Formats: sequence, structure tokens, C-alpha cells
Amino acid sequence: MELLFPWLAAPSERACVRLGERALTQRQLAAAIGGVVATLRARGAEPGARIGVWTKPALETLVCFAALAAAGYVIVPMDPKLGEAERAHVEVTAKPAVILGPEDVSLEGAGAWTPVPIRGETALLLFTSGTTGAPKAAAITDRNIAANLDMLADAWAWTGDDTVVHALPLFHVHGLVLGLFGALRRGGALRWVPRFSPADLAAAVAEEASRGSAIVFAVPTMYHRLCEAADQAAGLAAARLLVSGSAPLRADEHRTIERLFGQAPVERYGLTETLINCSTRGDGDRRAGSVGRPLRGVELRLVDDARVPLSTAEARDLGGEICVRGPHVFAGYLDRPDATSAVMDAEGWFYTGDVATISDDGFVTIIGRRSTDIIKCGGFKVGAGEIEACLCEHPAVAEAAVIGAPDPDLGERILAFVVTRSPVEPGVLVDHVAARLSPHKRPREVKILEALPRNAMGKIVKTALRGA
Ligand code: MCA
Ligand code: AMP
Repeated sequence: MELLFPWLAAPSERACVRLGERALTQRQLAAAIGGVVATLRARGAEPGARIGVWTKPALETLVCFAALAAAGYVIVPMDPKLGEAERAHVEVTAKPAVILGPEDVSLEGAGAWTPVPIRGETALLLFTSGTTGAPKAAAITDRNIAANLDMLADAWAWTGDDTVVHALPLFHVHGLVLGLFGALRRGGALRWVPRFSPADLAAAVAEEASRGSAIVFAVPTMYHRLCEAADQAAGLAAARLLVSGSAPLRADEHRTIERLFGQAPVERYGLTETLINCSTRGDGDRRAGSVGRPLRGVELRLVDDARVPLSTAEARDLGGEICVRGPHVFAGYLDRPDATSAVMDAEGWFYTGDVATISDDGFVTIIGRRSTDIIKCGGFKVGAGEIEACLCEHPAVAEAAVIGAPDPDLGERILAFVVTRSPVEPGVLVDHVAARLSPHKRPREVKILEALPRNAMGKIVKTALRGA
């Protein structure tokens, strides 16, 4: 019998979650978990039930997630900034039996409860955007999580002596699975900074490093801003590891981080559906521009457009789509066998849509993406189709096309082109999207065109919009 958080068998007085001045020891967290379980049972929700969690900036939010994972509930994280239609979509798709916020959690704790062993059952439903349609719920099992976190522990020599410090949202893999569950699985701690600023993140790193060892998880946009504000971010240099992921880190920024903070970042690559696939190692070569080698236990290969595996020379010289297989790959999209079989074949290979090369010594370099309709903005994945549909709901919009434009801060900036029926200010359309969808999905710029470029078949040619 293996527990996701092994220390629950004998909780100690070590701190394991901290937000600002507030912290809980393992023993206090174990007791508080009992309180959450009692609250859910009182509302008729037994382990196995789906529970929504508003990811609000409170220590109680961390307790809630820890409780649900430890007691065998299915977690449905919910961003408080979800637009109305997005919230309705989450509720209709995931059908949470109860939705908890920090106000539902008492740190006093109550009642006996039993940690649930890892069973290979769905533990987490995470909504992720595709090229078209509304986001799909990826079903991630407790075994996926445990297997992937143990692979990362091997790559980073990550132990219970490390405190993870991050300023990430908790409704995605990066902040929740790696940040919170990773720290708890190792028996270490998470220091959560719920609102990112370079100064606040760096101060938290310096404080945690002074207590022991701090490792930082952040997206490239955060590292960019930390470098820009390096005078306020000197504390970052105290970290044992600076880990970057969720989006490409430019090679020049990799070198800037090394120059300013005294160590090259460790880069790792993953997806919601697969968790983390590749990483440079804590004790190895941190090569600017590369996401390292596949983690131990991950099978990775490149394929051509017909999904035929490439030879070593083709993988090095031409590149192809990354596909992966292993115990970390998700169970499928909730109630969407069609969408699941489009990305996963009968042999368990998952097709990522990311295009890469592999060097002779096995280092993976991501060089692009198969679809122009997937945008990574600030580390958030956004589907162009969802934004186009939202723009077209505005009465002044006849047609819309959305692309990701290179941006030094966000990686990609969401750029919308619209053909209008009646006069409208671009800013009105930005606010229209920000009000209906999560604000991070809003276009950063809207350009009004006479017509959208189309090919002979009448299909919009997005590549022609790049210079428009
Ligand atoms: C701005 N705001 C608006 C509008 N404009 N609200 C309404 N209407 C508008 N027109 C508000 C926003 O809601 C927000 O509110 C504030 O202004 C700033 O928003 P924004 O400009 O979008 O934020 P930012 O400064 O650009 O954020 C940068 C960021 C963020 C902090 C780096 O992008 C971020 O947290 N990224 C992390 C993404 C992540 O965790 N990805 C992991 C995916 P307020 O001020 O109230 O906040 S998991 C994954 O990818 C895989 C597995 C992996 O490999 O990890
Ligand atoms: P998400 O579905 O939000 O988990 O986003 C997954 C996508 O983020 C991947 O398919 C990649 O395109 C991108 N991604 C994640 N990590 C990296 C990285 N280190 N370098 C480049 N792209 C990355």
C-alpha cells in the first residue's frame, strides 16, 4: 500500500505549507485534512466524488487540495476568474458534487480519517484548451502523479529538505501537481506566493533558503520579469535550483538568468495530459535552448506527419512531432473518447503536437508546434478557436481570426484580427473577451481588417496574418 504523501503514516512537526506568515506542520495539516473530509461527508460527498475548489489566495486552499488528494476525492480546480460561460462549462462537464472555497475549511481539524492508497484512479480533472471547441477535462490519475513526481525527484535530486517556492496559479499542473503535490510527496514544503511580483517571489526565496533549501518553479514570463527587475530580485540567487517550464525559455534569457542569478535554469517540458516528459538534470548539463532528455521512465520518440517514427539522423536533422508513453500519461479526456483517440493510439503513445529535434546525445530541442491554433501566452495554453468564437458573439464582429505573435515578455501575445459589421473600438473587443472568458485569454491587441486572407478553398490563411 503506497500513499501519495507517505509522511501521512507518521506526520511530524516539520512545516509543509506556508503562505506569508501562516504555515502548517505535517501534523497540523493531517488534522486539518480530517476537517475537510468531515465537511464533505456532512454534505454527502464520500471519497471518489468530484469536488470543485476555487483557487483563491489562502492557506486554506492548499489544505483543501491536500485533503482531496490524500482522501481519494476527484479534484476539479476552478479559477475564480473563470468567465460565466467557462464556469458553466466546467460545472456541466465535471459535475462537481460540492464546490469548496477557503471559507469552507477550518484549520482546527475534526474527526478521524483514512489516507487512501494510490489506486490508479482519477484524482484530478484539469481543463485544457484545444485547437477548436471548449476546453476538455483531462483525467489524471493518482498513479500518473506519483510516477511523474518520482521521475522529477530523480532528475533534480529533489528531497524533503527542499522547499518549493512558486507564484503560480493552482488550477494547472505546474502550480498544483508539481508545486503542491510534489512538495508534499517529497515530505518537504511549499511556500506559495499567490500573486506574482519579482520582489515578492525573490523575498520568499531568500527567506526559505535561509531556513534550508529553496527550489523555484516559474514560467519564462516570470523569469523575464525577474531579470528585468533584477535589482529587486537578488534573493533569487539563494535558490538551490531555478526550474523553468510551461513555455519555451529563450536561449538568451537562459544565459541572462545565469549571469544575473549565478546559476543556469533547469528546463523541463510537459503537457497537462502527460505531466512532465523531459528535463535537464540538477547535476547535469543545462543547455540553453534545450529541455533536456526524457525523464527516466518516459519513452519518447519523434514521428513524421503520418506518425511513422523518425530515424536518429532524421530526428537530429529534420525534427518531428514528439510522442511519449509511460506511467505518467493521462487516462483520457473525460467523456470524450473521440478526442482521446485523436491524441493517443492503441499502443499508448500520446501525440503532443510539439515539434522537436533530438541531438545525438539525446537532448530534446523544441522547434515549434503543429498547429497555429494553439497559443502559449504567459505559460497559459489558449485555443484560438475559443477566442474567435467569443469575438464573433459581439454584434459588431462579422469574422475573427486569432494567432499568437512573438512577444518578449509573454512568449506569445494573443493577437486578433476582425472584420466588423459596424464601427467598434478594439479595446471594447478586448474587454468583451476578458469579461466572458478568463482574463488571461483576452487578446492583447485587436486589429480591424477589410477582409481576412483566404486560400482558394476559402480557408483563412493564418500564416498570412503574421505581417498584417
Ligand atoms: C487585465 N485584466 C483584466 C483586463 N485586462 N481584467 C478584465 N478586463 C480586462 N480587459 C486583469 C487580469 O484579470 C489580472 O487581474 C490583471 O489584469 C493582470 O492580468 P494579466 O495581464 O493577464 O497578467 P500578467 O501580468 O500578464 O500575468 C503574467 C503571469 C501569468 C503572472 C506570468 O501569465 C501567469 O500566472 N502565468 C502562469 C501560467 C501557468 O501556470 N501555466 C502552467 C500551465 P488581477 O490583477 O486581479 O490578477 S501547466 C503546463 O503548461 C504544463 C504541464 C507545464 O509544462 O507546466
Ligand atoms: P499545457 O497544456 O498548458 O500543459 O501546455 C503544454 C504545452 O506547453 C506543450 O505542448 C508545449 O507546447 C508547451 N511547453 C511546456 N513546457 C515547455 C518548455 N519547457 N519549452 C517549450 N514548450 C513548452
